Amino acid sequence: MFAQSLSAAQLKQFHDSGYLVIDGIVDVRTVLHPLIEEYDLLLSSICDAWIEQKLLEPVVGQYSFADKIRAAYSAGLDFFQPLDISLPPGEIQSDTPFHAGPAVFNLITNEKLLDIVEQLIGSELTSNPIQHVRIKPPAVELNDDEIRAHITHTDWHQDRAVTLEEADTTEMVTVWVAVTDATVENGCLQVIPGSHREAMQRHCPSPQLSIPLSQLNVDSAVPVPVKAGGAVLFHPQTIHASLTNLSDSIRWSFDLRYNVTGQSTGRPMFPEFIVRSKQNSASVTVDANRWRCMWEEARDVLSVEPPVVIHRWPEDSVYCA
Ligand SMILES: O=C(O)CCC(=O)C(=O)O
Ligand SMILES: [Fe+2]
Repeated sequence: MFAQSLSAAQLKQFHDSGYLVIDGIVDVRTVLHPLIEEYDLLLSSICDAWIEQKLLEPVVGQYSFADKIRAAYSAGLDFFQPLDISLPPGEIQSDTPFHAGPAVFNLITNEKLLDIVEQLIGSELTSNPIQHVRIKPPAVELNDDEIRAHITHTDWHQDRAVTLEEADTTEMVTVWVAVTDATVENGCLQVIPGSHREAMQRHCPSPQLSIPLSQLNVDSAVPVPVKAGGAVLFHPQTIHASLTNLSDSIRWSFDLRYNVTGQSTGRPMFPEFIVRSKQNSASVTVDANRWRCMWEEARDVLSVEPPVVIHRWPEDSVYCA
């Protein structure tokens, strides 16, 4: 029935442990390579503009993708937001950069990924706008005060905590796709098996949105390495983090989320779209340009509205002291 079927053992693993690793789900030739090529062109044009403005050395124009990322970071330039597949929280301008390119749309709407997600939460599927690219330079090259979870290691959290409360009962799955091999050395994910069966934990907003270590027992945590083209799927309450990138190259992933259509995405100010529907196949968005326009329209609206708030956790809670 599905091009990509989950075995009974895989379904049991997801339901019992709250996560599942699937190797080789994303086709390297038709999905991963076009994605890498799209990002290569995008980063080259961003670097060319920085070179033109004398913010980067001209030689960077000849560098590899990974070397451009490292050069941009060491020059103090923000490569993250122009490459990210979402708008940021906080203030949004009419020209805040983001990337909603066709190869990313192709990944989000990949039939094999959707087959897997359908077997977990059913056939009425919406692409949740909480989604990011993470391209992490080697930790030794990061500034001592770097705290951004898209650049350095990610602290312990549940994805439920990065939604607004209105999505607390939404059936949702996170799909974390490895673009480079994710290893223990270069900062793969780690999860606490079975933690999805516990309640939502209290989170603190800074330095990263995370569960205070005093509330957590990480003794049973396991690392989740996965090769490029593979994916880690997890439940919105599974407690997870990522390790530090101790390698000498970048660690690159996309994290996507899907929820049952009609349930809150938890980030209502950003655009969702239907990726699969048995009940109403005409409701599925199939046009990558339409998807990009949805984000541009949201940006226009948000640029004249108060800063975007994406979670419910106050800074001054006693448990955050
Ligand atoms: O890749 C990472 O560092 C963390 C990703 C994450 O927390 C997620 O995908 O939900
Ligand atoms: Fe997460």
